[in-house]
Amino acid sequence: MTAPDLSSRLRFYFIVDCDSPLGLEKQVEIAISAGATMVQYRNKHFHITDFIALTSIRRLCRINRVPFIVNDDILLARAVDADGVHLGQSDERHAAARWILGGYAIIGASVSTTDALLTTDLSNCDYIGTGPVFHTSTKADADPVIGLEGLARVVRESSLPVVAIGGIDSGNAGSCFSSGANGVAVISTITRADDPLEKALSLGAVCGSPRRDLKAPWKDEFELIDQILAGCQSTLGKTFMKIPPGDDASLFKNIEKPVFTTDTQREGVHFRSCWQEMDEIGKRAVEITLSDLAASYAKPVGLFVNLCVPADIAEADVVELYRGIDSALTGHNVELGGGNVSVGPVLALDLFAAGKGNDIFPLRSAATPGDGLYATGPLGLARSGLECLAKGDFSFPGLIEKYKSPKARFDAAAVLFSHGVMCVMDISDGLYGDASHIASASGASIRFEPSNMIIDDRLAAYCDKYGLDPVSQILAGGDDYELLFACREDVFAEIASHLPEAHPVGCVVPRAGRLCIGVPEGTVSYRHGQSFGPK
Ligand code: 3NM
Repeated sequence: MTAPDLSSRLRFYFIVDCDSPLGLEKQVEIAISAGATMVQYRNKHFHITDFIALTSIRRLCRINRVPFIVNDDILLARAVDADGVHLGQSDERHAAARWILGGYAIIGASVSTTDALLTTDLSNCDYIGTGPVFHTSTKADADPVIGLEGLARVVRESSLPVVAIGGIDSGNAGSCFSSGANGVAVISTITRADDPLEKALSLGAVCGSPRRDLKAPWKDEFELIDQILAGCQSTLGKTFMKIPPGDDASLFKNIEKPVFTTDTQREGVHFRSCWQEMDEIGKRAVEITLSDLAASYAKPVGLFVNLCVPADIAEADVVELYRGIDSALTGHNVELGGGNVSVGPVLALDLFAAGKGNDIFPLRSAATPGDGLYATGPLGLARSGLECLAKGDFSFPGLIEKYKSPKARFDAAAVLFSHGVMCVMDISDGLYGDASHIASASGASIRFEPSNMIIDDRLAAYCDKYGLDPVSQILAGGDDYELLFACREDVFAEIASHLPEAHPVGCVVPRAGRLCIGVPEGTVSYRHGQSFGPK
């Protein structure tokens, strides 16, 4: 299952009603259980004492992984750590919201006519709300009714997804979808109904949004650990550990040439949980950590996970995260050696892996002038996939898959080992940055010839669409987790017959000023502190 894109998140857009006798928490519980895909806090008379109720529905949404939007108040959205804000037509405020809430915030704007659409700069917006489509008594100062024809006109002219609003219920929502709306936003059909749940469920059915059980947050560390371990029985240390997890530490059986590595995956820095399912995050974290062992020719045997969980995450989601960890470990025949759980501001995993070293321990410092520099597979794909997720462009599934599901290349490492390759590393930060590490450690330079760079067809198509330079994507883009290696050309010729996707990316030359030669001006690889939006 993939995380939904913005258009599908808009499908059933519930806006809270602060004047309804039904409390806010009850409203949101009903809406989410009936399948609401987005929730908006709208309070035209906000008083600071309302912040407590606001926080509690924000939490409810986060636990259930439903995006939470604040109406009209950018700073309030920031204060409650909302996923976005819904504003009027002021370009200035859209720009301020983007700056204050960050590159990944969802910014909506109310635009109800094609004239307004033409005169409003929507470059900072992700969707528009259009209405009132039907008569409404919920908004006192509503504009004139635009009807289904007005809605269809706006849909035709808009390059952004459109949410219809105003007087919508389960009886007329279908006509809004037929007029091209991506979603319907509703208040009173739920909040003023005699039976709000029944009304919400009928609307959910029209939106094609399934009913769901509300998720409960994790509460107790020990209970959570029990749940986690119950799902990981098959990988709990048995073969490689004398004492498996359960005591203060695990006792390993003798590991020859022990090799250890560690890695971190942090929400907002390395991944975004709204872009991926929890099991994918777990799997990805394991593959990335084990990739370091693949690059060291080590056979992985044990993994430890230090998990930091926010208070507003569901127990079921943590268990699903571990399902992903468990399945990746099973795939590599690696055992879970133990771990730790603590509460913290964002979901984060610190992983430690142990492996058995081999007869060669490859080094970054082992490249020699005259060697070629090679990669085991296509590069630049994962970064482009990440960009697709950020753009909400799902038309390049191969790229997105490369970002979401990297594979530790033990298969390729075995081939390199059997050919005696001494210089190997995995590409996590981008070819430019990682080749620089090899050049620096080996006292050499790497010469790239961008015009000879092999460009994957999927990358070429993506770059074509967005006017990007594929070579820059390759040089700058990390997260592919292919192996980068240096060896003589004749050795590579033999390797290539076993690894059809392996290809040359540059060559090792005597140190000549810069570490990398032939790199277009301005190329940078991933560096912490430079990415992931302004927030
Ligand atoms: N905005 P109900 S109509 C908040 O036309 C709001 O921009 C509108 O409430 C607009 O679902 C509206 O109860 C009220 O009609 C929607």
